This record gives sequence, structure tokens and C-alpha cells, in this order.
Amino acid sequence: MKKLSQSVSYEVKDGVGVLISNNPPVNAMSYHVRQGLIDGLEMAQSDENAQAIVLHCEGRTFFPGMDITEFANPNVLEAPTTTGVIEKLEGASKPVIAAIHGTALGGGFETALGCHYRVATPSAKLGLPEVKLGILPGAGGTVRLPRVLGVQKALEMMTSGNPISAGQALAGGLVDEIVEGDLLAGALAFAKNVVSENKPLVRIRDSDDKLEDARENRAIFDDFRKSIARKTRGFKAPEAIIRSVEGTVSLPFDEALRNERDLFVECLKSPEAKAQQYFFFAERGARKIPDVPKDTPTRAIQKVGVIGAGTMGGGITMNFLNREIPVTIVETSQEALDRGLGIIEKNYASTAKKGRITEDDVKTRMSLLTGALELEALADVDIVIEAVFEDMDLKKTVFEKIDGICKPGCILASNTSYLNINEIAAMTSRPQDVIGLHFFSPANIMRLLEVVRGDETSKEVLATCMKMGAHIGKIAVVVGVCRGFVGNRILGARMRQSDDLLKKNAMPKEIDKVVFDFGFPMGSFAMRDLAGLDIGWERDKTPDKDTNIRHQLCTRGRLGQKTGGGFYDYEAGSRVPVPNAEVEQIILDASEKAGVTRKEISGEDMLKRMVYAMVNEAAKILDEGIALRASHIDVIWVYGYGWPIYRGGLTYYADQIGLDNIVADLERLSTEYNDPELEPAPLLRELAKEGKTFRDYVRLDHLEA
Ligand code: T1G
Ligand code: NAD
Repeated sequence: MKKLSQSVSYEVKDGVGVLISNNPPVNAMSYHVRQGLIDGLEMAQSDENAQAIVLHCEGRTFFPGMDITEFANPNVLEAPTTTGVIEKLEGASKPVIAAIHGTALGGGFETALGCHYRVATPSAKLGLPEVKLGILPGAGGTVRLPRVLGVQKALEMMTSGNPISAGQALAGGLVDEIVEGDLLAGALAFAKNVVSENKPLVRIRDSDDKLEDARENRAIFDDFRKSIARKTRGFKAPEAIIRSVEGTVSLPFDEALRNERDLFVECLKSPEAKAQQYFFFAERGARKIPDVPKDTPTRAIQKVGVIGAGTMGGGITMNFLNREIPVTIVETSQEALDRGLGIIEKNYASTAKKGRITEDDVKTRMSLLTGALELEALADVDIVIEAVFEDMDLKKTVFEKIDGICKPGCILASNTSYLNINEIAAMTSRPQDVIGLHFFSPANIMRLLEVVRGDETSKEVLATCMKMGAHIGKIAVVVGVCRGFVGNRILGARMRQSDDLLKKNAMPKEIDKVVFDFGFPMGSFAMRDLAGLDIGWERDKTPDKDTNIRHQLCTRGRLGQKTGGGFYDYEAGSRVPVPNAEVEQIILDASEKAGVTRKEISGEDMLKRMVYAMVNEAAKILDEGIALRASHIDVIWVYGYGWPIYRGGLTYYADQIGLDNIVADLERLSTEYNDPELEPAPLLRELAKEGKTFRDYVRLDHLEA
């Protein structure tokens, strides 16, 4: 075995030259990997003992693409490049076979497409996820993939960025053989067969019959643009992918490669790409808790108990059934239980109808679900997740009861949106086993999970819940105890600004347009119509009824989409918000009764009031240690509240604007609108004064060593 670089080595096995990469943790194609491959290919080419060449990666996966940590390097585009590696592969005079396991992604998949043949394990995944990093495949993916899959499928794969299975790749002609058992042995056998049967060196660049359809029907591109317009609003990379594939169809191969390269460089330099690459690492950073080491013991979660089969209880339950973990769900009445179980079954049935799961899956999952009317049914579960009404007394009663029922070591979790986990934990004899698990609605879809760490919550319980969260497909982020934790607390800051803007300056459609144009899926008032205006509304307990617009709407039965109207009207079966003149009159009347003289405000200032109030709240949250890092706040808002990922996240966005600029604007807005809540938070002032960013800020002193 000859070591060619710190990560690549070469040896000959049975007349086949094997290039082996070993670059933990995931064989990212760092510069030393690329250099090693180029040197190795030259060696294998001239090695008489090697009739063929196999590309193999040790460790958990084949190349998952370029090393994203290198993107910040100014010389990232200089040799050795992935394109350079692929030119050598494709141009080799001996058959080159890629042996794929784990995830062949991005530049890794492009490298495989440069090989003459590809074999894969059954569990392998293949894809071009570059669009999720704000870029496009830059090593020939947009030029070679359409030549195999055709233009439509290739565009779908690259603009979604989602991987396909080995089986789908085989069916699509992207993989030549699925290898059961030992991958390298299978690849060597395949290589020797290519040699012994003198099979051709299949260069994808040489075939373009799959491009004919698009050549004859260029409308395919505009049709595709229209089909993804809503989903990719604000993203730059999807359009760059389409333009590159247009080049693939209209230009000779090498010119198409250059066209792709130019578009790649353009994207790589874009603020969107930098923001999305920041977010890639922010998401992975949120998995690490400074004072909870990776090897902290965790408990097995094999049986789950859920209390309350309402909106959240049902969705939470489905997450575990989806992973074939049995769940016992407890309700107060048979009627409520049947309703809850019925909704779960209906959801699965509609998912099966869409072909996303099979009828057998539905049967299996429903067979793992048990309904009960007594908390005693939860005596032997490993974790209980409480999702009863948002009422502190009720939750305290429930926790007091389950403390006496559940076995030692059972984790007691609450899905409360706002309430104090420490107070709830104090109702039990085992506060170290109490934690908040704040799912987001719909709980079986939304990926965010705020893991609320109580003062007594043990590291073992925390580590167990982080691991469990990942296992059920959630992005778990640790937060501290305060009202509304991180996500809802910051949402509150934005809502207070939008409410004040409504009362003094603008109508729902104007305020929502600002939020929508910024990149959120919908504005504040449309979002409240979706959730229901009556959540937390108590007719008799509402203060200032005359000037409280939500109260005025609810008393008129305008509870949101569910009643066909709230801040907006909704046609039957439509979710499109339509402004309503009566609502606007209610708003004007409320201003008048409140003695407010309404005045114009610019869209820019509306945005600054809402977003900078959120930034201000984020600074307070960091200062109080409720979030461990600013990037955690960004992960929460992207996955829980639709913050546009191509803006990186709330604190990342603030850093781009400059905290000193934000402090200056907050001071102006606070004075101009006489709003003390817009007074810059002490931490924000401090960071701005020191010319620092949120990314510079790390506070760990509130965590025991
Ligand atoms: N570069 C650098 N580090 C990477 C990396 C990469 N491509 N992929 C993963 N890591 C690190 C990650 O930060 C983490 O580090 C550790 O590996 C484990 O990852 C020309 C230019 C491969 C499916 O977008 O999707 O090729 O936190 O925790 O959940 O067209 O990582 O432990 O310190 O995510 O098992 C395109 C990105 C690049 C794939 C594994 N490729 N990676 O998931 O582990 S652009 C991608 C992933 C490109 C070309 C262009 C996933 C994974 P740490 P992990 P995982
Ligand atoms: P819901 O009203 O839809 O359901 C609550 C269910 O709890 C009802 O079916 C009720 O019968 C049942 N219940 C009440 N007392 C019970 C008891 N003692 N034992 C067993 N079941 C009991 O409410 P929801 O929207 O699902 O909210 C539940 C919890 O989740 C609340 O704490 C809420 O703040 C939180 N939450 C809600 C959302 C959301 O968007 N709805 C999001 C995150 C968190």
C-alpha cells in the first residue's frame, strides 16, 4: 500500500489498482484528497499490474462532496480541483469503477459520474445537494446528470437537492450494479469482469441522446421555472442550475462545463451561498452541548407514553410510530380518545393514498398504538410526553400523578409552549428526570424540537432526549427556561411590533407584505389566521375590549381560516388571504377609540421594527444564557418559524447588517415610536461598541464545568 497523501493511498489487488480514501469523519474531498486522487490516477495509469482502477472510500461513506470548510479559502478554486480529478478519471485508458457506500453527494457523486462504471451497496444514497448550500454542482454534475437521467429528472434532482436510493440510481442508469456483501470485493469482481469481457470505457460525456427531447422542446425550462417558482422564492441557486442545464442542451460538452463553472463561481460568491453554508455548520453545531460530552450515557427509549390526544399529542405520537416505537396515549374521555386516534389513522391513510407509505406501514404503525383513559397505563414506559391544555395547575396535577406512577428512570417531559419547566419539575420527586420537549405544530411534520433544560435536568436525560430527537428526525436545540423559551419569546417581540404597527400605521396586508417579501412563507396576521385567533383568547378576561383588534374579530366569530375569516377573508377551500374592508374599519375604529392618530411608515421601517425587535430579544436571550450560542437561535427560527435560510438566520443576518447599525436604528425607532421595547439590549450595545458580532459571542459560565 503506497500512501499518496495524508488521506489517499494506492495498492494493487488481483490486477486492479485500488485508490483508497480515508479522510474522517466523512471523506470530504479536501485538497489533500483531490491531490492524492490525481497522483494515484497517474500512478495506476502507468502501473502494468493494474488492468483496471477502483475508487474506494474507507469509513462510513463514499465522498459526500467538496470540503465545505474550504469554501472560505480564497484559493478554493485553484488546482487540485474536483474537475481536474474527474478529467483524469474519465480520460483514463483503463476502466475506472466507483465503489459507492453511504452517501455519494455533490462533488463525490460528480466524481462517480466521471468514472466509467459505478457499483453501490443497497443502502447507498446518491445526490447533488449543492442547492442547499446556495450553489450548483460545479464539477460537471449539471452537464453529465442530464445525459443519463434526461433534463426533467435531472432538474428535479438538482433543484430539490434530495438524494436518491441505490435502487433508484440503478433503475435510472446511474449505477451499473448493486453489490450485496463486501463492497470492495464486489467492485474488484466487477472490474475484472469489465477487463475480461473487454467492455467499453463508458464516458457519460460521449452520450447526449437523452438531451434530444429538450433540444426539440426548449419550453421545458420555462415550464420547470414556473413549477418551482413558489418553492424556491428568494433562492438564487435553482435558477443557476436551470441556466447551466440550458447550456448543457445547447452547447458542446466542454463549453457547457465552462458555462457551469462560471455560474458556480458566481453563486459561490453570493451572500445567499455564504448564509446557507454558515447554516450548514450552525445546524450541526446545535447538536453539541458544551458540558454534555459525546460519551454521556443515554437511556433506551423503547416505549413511549403521551398524555393528551389533541393537536399536539397526536402529531407527537406519529413521530414515534413512524420509527416503529410503541406508544400509549392517554385521554380524559373515550370520545376525546377516539377523536385523537381517528385523526392519527386518517393522517396515515392520506399519506398512504399519496403513495408515501404503504398500507402495511399504516397497519404496523396503528398496531403499535394503544389508547388509555388512565395514567396508570404509563407505568412501564421509558418516557412520558405531556400535551394537555396549556394550564399550569393542570400540568402540575398531571406531573404529580405520573411521578407516583411511572417507573424509576422514566423521563417526564412536557410539551408546554410557554410554562416554567422548573415549577412543573418541582411537583415531582425526580426533577432531574423532568425536561421540556417543545414540538411545533404539526408535530409530525415540523422538524424543530426545543429541548428545554430545567435547573435540575440531568445530563443523561438531556443527552437521551437529544439522541431521541435525532432518531425521530428532529432538529433538537437545547434552550433554557423562560416564558416562551427561545422561539416563541422572539415571536412575541415581532408580534408586539406588528400589533403596534396595525394600531398606528398600517393594515394587515401592508405589514404582511413586508414580512413575506423579506422571505417568510407568510406574514404575521396570515399566520395568526392559520393558527386560530382564539388560541389563548378569553372573551371576558380581555383588557381594553374596544381597542383590542383580536377581541373585536373573535367576538364577531372571525377566528381565522377555520371560520373562513379572521384578519383576512378566505374563499371556501382556499388559503389565499383576501383583505376585508370591514376588518380594516374595525382597525381604524380601534385606533380612534385609543386616541391614536395613524401615520404613514415606510416598508423599510416596518421591517426594521419587527426584525430588529427580534434581534434585540435574541441579544437578551443570549445574555441570560437561555440559548447557548447565537447560531442556535438561527437554527430555531429557520426550522420553527420559516426564517428564510438564504439569509442564514436572525443573528447571522444582524451580523451582516452590522450590530452598530442596528443599535443606531433601534435607538431612532425607539424614540420615534416611543417604544421602550426597542431600546437596544445591553449585550447588543456592548458587542456593537467592541465591533464584535453575535458569532463572536460565547457565554458558557452559566453551565457547571
Ligand atoms: N465538508 C466538510 N465537512 C463535512 C462535509 C463536507 N462536505 N460533510 C459533512 N461534514 C462534517 C460535518 O460538519 C460534521 O462535522 C461531520 O462531517 C459529520 O457530518 C463541486 C462544491 C455526509 C450526509 O452538501 O449532507 O461538493 O459537526 O453530522 O448526519 O459540486 O454531513 O462532527 O464537526 O452531518 O451522518 C456537497 C454535506 C458539497 C453534503 C453525513 N455535499 N454533508 O450526515 O453527519 S458542495 C454536501 C451532509 C460540492 C461540488 C460542490 C452530511 C452527510 P462535525 P454530519 P451525518
Ligand atoms: P389541544 O386542546 O388540541 O389538546 C389537549 C388535549 O389534552 C385535549 O384532547 C384534552 O382532552 C387532553 N387533556 C386535558 N387534560 C387531560 C388529562 N388530565 N389527561 C389526559 N388528557 C388530557 O391542545 P394542543 O394544541 O395539542 O396543546 C397541548 C399542549 O401543547 C399545550 O401545552 C400547548 O401549549 C402545547 N403546544 C401547542 C402547540 C400548537 O400549535 N397547538 C404547539 C406547541 C406546543
